[in-house]
Amino acid sequence: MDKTILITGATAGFGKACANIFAENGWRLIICGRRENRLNDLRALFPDVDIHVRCLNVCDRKEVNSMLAELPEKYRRIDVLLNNAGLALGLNPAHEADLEDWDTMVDTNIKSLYFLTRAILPGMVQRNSGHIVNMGSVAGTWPYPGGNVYGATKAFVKQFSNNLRTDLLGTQIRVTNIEPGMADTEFSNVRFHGDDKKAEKVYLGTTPLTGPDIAEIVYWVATVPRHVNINALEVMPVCQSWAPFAVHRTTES
Ligand code: NDP
Ligand code: 8X3
Repeated sequence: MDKTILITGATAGFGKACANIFAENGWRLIICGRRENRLNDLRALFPDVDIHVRCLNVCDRKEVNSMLAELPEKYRRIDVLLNNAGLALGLNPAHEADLEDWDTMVDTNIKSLYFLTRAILPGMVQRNSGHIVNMGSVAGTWPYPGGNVYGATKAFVKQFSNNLRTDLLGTQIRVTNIEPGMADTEFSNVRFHGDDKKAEKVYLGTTPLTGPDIAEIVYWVATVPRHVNINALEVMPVCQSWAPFAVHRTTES
């Protein structure tokens, strides 16, 4: 296997599970995240696989640029960019939400994603080969109370992915938006600012998606025949569905 994948947010959840499955299949990996010890632990699990570890904050453009500029020669041809790093912060209604949280979500889920994409795409276009896989969410399509800016960032990811496809028509480059529903990762612990009890309740009595569920899907979209582009893939656990339209009534009769 002579293929390289760059995975952002490989220290936990989907990114970590994706790193595992691609490593198990012999891909060369570039793994990023802020928790370096976790990246090193992951690399140690695969002593026979080429894994380049880079501790970085994806929101810091200088760090991202240095990471790309300093890639060892054999990691320079990136075949798949998995824009996975992301987060939700808070579940308050818009009029009570924390503006700092909104900024962080925009910086991480939107700006870092387009920055990495813009930096890596020219090489892909030059080689006429590559695949951008973005981690969207059902929240990018379906509104829910408290989803406000988080859902809006994922709507950006959805439309950006579709628009990339139109820009890249005529090339062999693929673009995919993965849109998962409820998955038990560190997502809710982060959303509730470390309130693990509150996070646990999100999954109570359910069988949510897991990191490995999503990793299998990402691996599949990255390995379908070259002429096939999975544009978008929405996936929920069986226990999740939609609600009826909510109607506020001022009277009962
Ligand atoms: P986790 O919290 O388990 O993992 C998030 C990953 O993103 C971590 O590796 C974290 O690394 C990384 N990350 C966050 N901010 C930064 C940053 N500034 N710089 C570098 N890395 C960062 O959550 P998930 O695995 O669930 O989330 C992964 C993606 O999937 C996100 O984009 C999320 O929105 C999306 N998603 C999640 C769903 C869910 O229900 N879990 C459903 C739909 C989509 P570190 O903290 O070490 O930097
Ligand atoms: C994560 C899924 O429903 O919590 O994107 O927004 S949800």
